[in-house]
Amino acid sequence: MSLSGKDKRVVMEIWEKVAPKSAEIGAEALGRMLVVNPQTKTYFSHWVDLTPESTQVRKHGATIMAAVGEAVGLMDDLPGALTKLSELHAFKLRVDPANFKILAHNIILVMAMYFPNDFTAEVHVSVDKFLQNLALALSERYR
Ligand code: HNI
Repeated sequence: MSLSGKDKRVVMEIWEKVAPKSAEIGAEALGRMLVVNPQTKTYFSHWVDLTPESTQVRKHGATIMAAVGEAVGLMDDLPGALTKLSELHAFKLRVDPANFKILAHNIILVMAMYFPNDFTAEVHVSVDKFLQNLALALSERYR
């Protein structure tokens, strides 16, 4: 399911709105994932506080979302853009790649919450395709 020219345009356009709120949206998405999908907490068991208010959760949510934002600028070669991050998650962090889709779901949900008017079905489709491609690219080095 590769990204069409239209998908890329739509994602770039919504990202102009998301970018100024990227840290906040990332924090909310990660905080929600840890609540709604508690099995994901195992990877962060070295943190003191895993609640959505936690400084560590909020800071890391911002870090993840900044990486997603960088990937928006590199949409033509997501596997190439994410090689290092894929290796980190595969070999060092040993994150089950099924979790990338779980986080993608939380990110899309929070984007829709923040931009209810802009997040039309058309935007939803393209952002979903982008995040699924990103999840696939992050899974590339596991093979
Ligand atoms: Ni992820 C660290 C990006 C999904 C668990 N992760 C990072 C870092 C980035 C990043 C950037 C910091 C790297 C560094 O320090 O060099 N992670 C992303 C992206 C996604 C993602 C773009 C998907 C959209 N990570 C996930 C998921 C999990 C996850 C789904 C687990 C459920 N990531 C981690 C853990 C760390 C991490 C654990 C290390 C955190 C720490 O600081 O201890």
